[in-house]
Amino acid sequence: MSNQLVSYSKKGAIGVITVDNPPVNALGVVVRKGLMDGIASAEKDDVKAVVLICAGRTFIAGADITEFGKPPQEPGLHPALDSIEGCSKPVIAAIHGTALGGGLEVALSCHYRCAVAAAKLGLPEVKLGLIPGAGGTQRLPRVVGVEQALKMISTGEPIGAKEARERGLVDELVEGDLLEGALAFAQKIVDEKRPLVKISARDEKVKGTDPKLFAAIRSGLNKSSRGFEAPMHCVDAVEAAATLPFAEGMKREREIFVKAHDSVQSRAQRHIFFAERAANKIPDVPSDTPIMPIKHAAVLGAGTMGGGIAMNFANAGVPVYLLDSSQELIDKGIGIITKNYAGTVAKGRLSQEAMDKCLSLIKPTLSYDSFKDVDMVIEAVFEEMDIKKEVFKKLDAVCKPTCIMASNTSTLDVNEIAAVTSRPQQVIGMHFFSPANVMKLLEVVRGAKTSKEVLATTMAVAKTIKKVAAVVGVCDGFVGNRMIHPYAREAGFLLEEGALPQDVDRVLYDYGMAMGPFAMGDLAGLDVGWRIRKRKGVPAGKRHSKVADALCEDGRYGQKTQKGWYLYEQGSRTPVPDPSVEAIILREAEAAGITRRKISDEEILERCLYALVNEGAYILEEGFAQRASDIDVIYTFGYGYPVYRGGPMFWADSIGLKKVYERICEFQKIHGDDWKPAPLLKKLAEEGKTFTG
Ligand code: T1G
Repeated sequence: MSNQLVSYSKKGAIGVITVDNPPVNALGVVVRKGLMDGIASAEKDDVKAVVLICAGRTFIAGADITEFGKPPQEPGLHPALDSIEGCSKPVIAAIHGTALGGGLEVALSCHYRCAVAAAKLGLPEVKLGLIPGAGGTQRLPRVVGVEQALKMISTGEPIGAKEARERGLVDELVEGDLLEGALAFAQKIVDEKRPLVKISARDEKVKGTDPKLFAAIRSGLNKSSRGFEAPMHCVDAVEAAATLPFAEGMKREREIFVKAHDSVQSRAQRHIFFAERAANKIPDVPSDTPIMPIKHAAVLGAGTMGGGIAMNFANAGVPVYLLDSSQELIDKGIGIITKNYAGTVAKGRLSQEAMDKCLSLIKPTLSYDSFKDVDMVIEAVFEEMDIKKEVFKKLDAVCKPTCIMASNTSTLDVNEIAAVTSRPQQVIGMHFFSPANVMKLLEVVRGAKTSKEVLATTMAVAKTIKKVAAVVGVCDGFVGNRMIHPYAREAGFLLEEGALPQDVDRVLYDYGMAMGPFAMGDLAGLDVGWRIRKRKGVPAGKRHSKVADALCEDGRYGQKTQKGWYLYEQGSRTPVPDPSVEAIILREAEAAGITRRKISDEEILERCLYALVNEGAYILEEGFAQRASDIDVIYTFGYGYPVYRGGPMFWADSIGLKKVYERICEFQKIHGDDWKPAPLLKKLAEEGKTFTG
């Protein structure tokens, strides 16, 4: 038997089922059928055992997520797994790469599992708003115990093969060629007449589980997974493994899986999964565009951002120069980097040896001459155009012709920077988010003259340094910061009209934002925006709330001054509402002739989030973002937007664009043209369409 994705062959007395469904051997319907046919062939064939192995870079990495939301195709995964576990001959899973989700569930229905040491095994369904839906919640606890299973399933984090061996999830570690090792292990099982181990029949690790375990993990998840539904579903399913016979537990798992699968949260999280990958695709840059090797990088500016950016390269094993204008600044920068690494070592998330290796890759320097052979340099100096132009002139004079020269600017015009160089095609923006060594998002700012090779190489570098990249165009604030402006504008206006900072922050925090706009302003520093407003001035005829300016004039810059929108006890980051801020709000509202009123939570949410959505629609129609899902990637990876809402554009679709559009029209009537609906939003609403398809 063979179909085009699964083949059966015979090696001596051992049958071999090989799955070959690039790129990740996902369990699509053809693979599921092929597995069942393979088992049937092995049953009929004169073989003593069966090895189930995958071609390509990984064992099965899960169900085929592209099938979700569509009518199910038979055979489902359950019949396929039942045929494996029901085989009269031992079936041995041979694992390399990542056995994830349905892939690990296939391995769990096998009688034995072997793996190469570098393999990883996990059930990441929770990251898609799901639970394992093919017995993972019932079989994994029967192998590794309830507590460990709860941890793996509710976090979705995989474990390595060595740990899996220690926990009994893997029976044999294979060195050298996996197929050879698996065949030898299978023969050993036959020779030793080992039993057919059916995990579904093993209860010793689930019987007598203390019910308090589930209450404890639920309590922990209320904090660590605030707003997410799937982690709790995972606990419910594993609890069924500990309290019900296997067959009933499987039924309970099925009920919970269907509920999770049909939820808006899961649709949102699956949307972000594919959106993150789609963001790598640039329509006019072919996927075979040559990628220039980045063997040596450099960062200009050893401040907080520059140091964090340098750490990204060191963490990826790429040597990186770090330059600043004085030894004192360099020493300070290296000190911050060392402290950051030491903090990670102290938390047990990095070994001292790895820290030392990373530090050795960061090479402080005071001279631009150090840059003459680097392949990429990222400027992270003060956010002033004249300073950046001076820096790029020097880089242009020193760096080799193929060197990519990137600016970490968060709003300045990358084309204007490129224009001072002799090679604008080598210039690009790489907008990191603070802290640069932690935040996943990277806005890749494509200049008008940025070459396709430079763009493709920069996207590849983003993957190398483990960033989630989205290409943005050159406009004020690019995409993320441009959208945050109307969001913050409306939050400020709501204060004059009747709300208080703690009201607005509560509503948006409860919606799922990592923090509300005022707590976020206090964290970032209110003086940053204040200086920009003072430099740019306020556009004539535009409504402007003076409250934020009044706070800064009063020296209230936020956490760094222990007072901003809120008070902060010495050394504390906990915002405490401040009556003197309320007094400033009342004063400014009166001065602006505004009669304050009770403002509903719903209006707070709509005023802030619809402003975000409307600006996103303008950005799309002006071409500064490639697609709506890129905007969702930017907000979920860079602005603390809840992934279980799918990002602002997906969320607007889930509300219904007609409703969003009509509400924005109402706001325009009340609050003026700040609320002029984007033509794209109007068009999609009238045509009954969506942003994200
Ligand atoms: N289904 C369909 N396509 C998938 C896929 C999947 N499970 N996983 C990856 N792809 C596509 C991906 O969209 C991309 O496509 C290409 O493969 C390479 O992926 C019943 C219900 C395995 C660690 O959640 O974590 O099983 O962009 O860029 O960086 O209980 O892919 O090239 O067109 O990510 O090397 C559970 C999801 C599913 C694992 C590899 N499994 N995948 O990372 O490559 S639900 C998962 C990953 C389930 C059962 C339940 C990663 C990876 P394109 P990539 P990578």
